[in-house]
Amino acid sequence: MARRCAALVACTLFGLFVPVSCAEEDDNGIDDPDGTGGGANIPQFRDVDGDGVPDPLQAEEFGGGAVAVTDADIDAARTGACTGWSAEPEPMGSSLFLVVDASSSMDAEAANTNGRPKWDATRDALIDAVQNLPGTTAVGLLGYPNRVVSGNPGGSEECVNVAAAITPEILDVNGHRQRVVDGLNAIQTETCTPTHDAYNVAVEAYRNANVVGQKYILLMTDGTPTLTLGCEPGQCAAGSGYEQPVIDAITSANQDLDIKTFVLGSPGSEQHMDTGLDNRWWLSEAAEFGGTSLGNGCTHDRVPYCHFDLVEVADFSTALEQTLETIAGRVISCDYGLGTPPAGQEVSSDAINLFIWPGGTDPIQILRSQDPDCTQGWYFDAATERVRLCSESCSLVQSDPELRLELMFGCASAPIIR
Ligand SMILES: [Ca+2]
Repeated sequence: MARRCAALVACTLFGLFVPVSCAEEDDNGIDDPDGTGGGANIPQFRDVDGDGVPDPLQAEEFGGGAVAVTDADIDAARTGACTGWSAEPEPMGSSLFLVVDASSSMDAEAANTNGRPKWDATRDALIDAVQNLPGTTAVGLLGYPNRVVSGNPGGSEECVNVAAAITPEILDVNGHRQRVVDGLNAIQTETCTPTHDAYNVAVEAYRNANVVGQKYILLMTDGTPTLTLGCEPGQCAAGSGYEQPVIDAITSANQDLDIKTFVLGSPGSEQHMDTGLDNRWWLSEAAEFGGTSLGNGCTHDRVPYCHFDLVEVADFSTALEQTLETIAGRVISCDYGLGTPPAGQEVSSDAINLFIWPGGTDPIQILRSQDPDCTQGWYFDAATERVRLCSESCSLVQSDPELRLELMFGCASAPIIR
């Protein structure tokens, strides 16, 4: 089992760079082409309209940010007089804030948790994911409520253990990785689901964090918020209309602060234990407005939803591990370090070119932008010495699980022509 996990991690973390199939055989030897145990909407090839037929990435989709090239063009560039060397880029740290529902409903078992409480399975999978993230990733953590809710409306501290929030820091610095693992182990399940306050605490912690690169939040919940912002009304209950303000907060974080939010719905999100309400519509909307919709023909009113929906997966723990690996792959995939040049060579920041090989079609050259807030092409951040894909180009690259990249050094960067 350990070996299988290791193979899965490699498959996902490096899947962007090596065109491997992520199909797995399950323990019965039955082919499981989407690698999820069935149910979750996690694409293994680029399929924009969700019809099961691949839609290879085209240069035109990048607007002016890329041009189509051929393998012959790339061979010529590789042997050109100015070319020094090429390398697969090193994925660099973005940051990921884990906002994790540890309400008492997470103590329940689900049909697909093999007799374990949902919380135990969730905590163990998160620890596994944190252990496997690259050391350059910054990670923050907030379990909620993780305290006995005071019953008093007021600040977020009345219903969220704000003091236990871990501000995002680089995992490999100052023992931060262990701090996050210890923080996960210390989370206690308690009554109430103050989703809005918890989300806002994470956004506020991000404002104060010293991190570079794209910021992400992962909201993991089994569904219904039972308090509204300000820990209102004090007594927890599955109220109606508590969801839209959370969607609005997630939308605002994406639009105003460029914090993207992944949403993961645990078993139970299809039917609240008291109200029977299906929560998946709002989790799906939250993923869309949070900038992380799974696409693939998803909808907000039925399967497949646009968030990571783990309700119908055969085995919750396995699907959660795989989903966290998928998220890790997306978190790390748009900032790249330059690597170490060969002996005697050095990087000139004016002489970097980026090529991609999408699944099932010809290579594409991504063009350089001079705008740090660019949406198309790539940008060189001199302060961090990183190549960063601009926002829309990043989303396109992330839409193709089979894609690999290569940086070529020595020839003048090909710019975006406007
Ligand atoms: Ca298709």
